[in-house]
Amino acid sequence: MLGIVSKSMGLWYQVETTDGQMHNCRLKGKFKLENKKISNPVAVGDKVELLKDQGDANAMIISKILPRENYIIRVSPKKKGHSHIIASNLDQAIIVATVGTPKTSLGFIDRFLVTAEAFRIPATILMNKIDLLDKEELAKLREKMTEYEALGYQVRYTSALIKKDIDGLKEFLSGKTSLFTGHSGVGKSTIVNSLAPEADQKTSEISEFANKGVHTTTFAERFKLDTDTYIIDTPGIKELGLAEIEKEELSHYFPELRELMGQCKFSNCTHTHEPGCAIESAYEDGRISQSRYDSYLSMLMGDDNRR
Ligand SMILES: Nc1nc2c(ncn2[C@@H]2O[C@H](COP(=O)(O)OP(=O)(O)O)[C@@H](O)[C@H]2O)c(=O)[nH]1
Ligand SMILES: [Mg+2]
Ligand SMILES: [Zn+2]
Repeated sequence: MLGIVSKSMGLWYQVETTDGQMHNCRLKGKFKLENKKISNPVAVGDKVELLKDQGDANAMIISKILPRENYIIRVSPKKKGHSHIIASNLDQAIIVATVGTPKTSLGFIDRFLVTAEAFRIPATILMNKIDLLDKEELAKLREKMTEYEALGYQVRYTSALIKKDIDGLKEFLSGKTSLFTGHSGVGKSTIVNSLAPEADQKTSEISEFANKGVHTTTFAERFKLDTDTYIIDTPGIKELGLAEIEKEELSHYFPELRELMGQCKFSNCTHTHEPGCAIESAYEDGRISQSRYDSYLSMLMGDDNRR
């Protein structure tokens, strides 16, 4: 039987088979050893083959993982030197962000966009909780975001609370499998609930003092919105450590750098100090923004886990 992993719960996995049924599944032991650098052998979104579990009539065994079309991976927050596959087989990835409650930094957004570029997954920025912004704040936000639109990223503005653009979002997601990621507390679960009420995701109050979301979703989970429409909600991500991206290739994942890097004097230019650097001169005359260039430098220096 073929299925897709919809939830991973440590040693157990929930798998939706092609007939729409959900099954509790375990892994055949040997998978654990295949790639020692990856902390989770099976990820949400994986296409898998199932066999009956001889010892347990209520469970099945994942006997094979089909090749992944793509995946999003990050440095494992728990296991040093390991990576963690957030989800696989995605049509698009959406970063849910908020201006102040909690604050999502541009550095965090940029790191997400770089990850999506590296794995060739179309990325969208979704600014949620716009009900909390006054006119001026919203105008300022839109102004900043035009920079991202100019780079080719779609930016959407929602309020899950007052149901602003939730219908538009539903349409945008239709027929696709979309990853929702972003800090804890930005409203991912609330959005999932308003799109798919039966998902009944736990949402959390934000601690007003700490201004940091409390972890409520522990594992990534895939929800069906419609035939062929799925959302994968991820636990709040505090930091997005880049995994599997070499420093030399980093500039390829910034569209505005990618466009100019061929014009640098040196082919191995790091765009930090070299003479004849096309990117530095574009930065100096304002064609590349301060915040994007800062993000590039911060990722290049490897202090990218701290914001
Ligand atoms: N004002 C406002 N609050 C929201 C909005 N969306 C979610 N929230 C609240 O933000 C808190 C965190 O939401 P939750 O969905 O748990 O965030 P998650 O950690 O990203 O899944 C909850 O108290 C929600 O009610 C919104 O659009 N506007
Ligand atoms: Mg949540
Ligand atoms: Zn350069």
